[in-house]
Amino acid sequence: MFLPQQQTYHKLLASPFPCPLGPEWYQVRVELTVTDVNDNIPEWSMVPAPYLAVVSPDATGGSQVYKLSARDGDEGLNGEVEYFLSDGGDGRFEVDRKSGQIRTTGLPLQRDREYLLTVVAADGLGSRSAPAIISVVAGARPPQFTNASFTIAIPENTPEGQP
Ligand SMILES: [Ca+2]
Ligand SMILES: [Ca+2]
Repeated sequence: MFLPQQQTYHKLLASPFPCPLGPEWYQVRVELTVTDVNDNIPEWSMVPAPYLAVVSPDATGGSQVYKLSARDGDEGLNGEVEYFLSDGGDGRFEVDRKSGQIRTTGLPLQRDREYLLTVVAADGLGSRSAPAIISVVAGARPPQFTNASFTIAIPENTPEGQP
């Protein structure tokens, strides 16, 4: 079921200036409409869970390890998501605040060690997601089974031979 964004109406009574004709103040009624309230926190949208990644123990700094992704159902700043590393990784990993990309920092990785990174996402007003744990193994790890089927939609009026 679709629920429209909750609307909140604030009614304020203000007296912005004195009446020049006497001590009475004008009563001015101001009505503001707030079209969105920040009633959602970012929710992780990576699949599958648990969040497992591998990195070469010989990876240089800046190597991409994992891409975080979270959605926030609010509008504007209330729904803008940024990503943070809150714990773990011994300084070997960093999170791009805007893109959510986890990268290596260039400090040496210990072969076959599992690094557990605790990450959070926050919206533009600072409302935080639940923390997520990303497991990064510096070496080989058994394959993770995923749903390997996906669908590609092609408009039916696409001319033949076009990509
Ligand atoms: Ca929000
Ligand atoms: Ca909202």
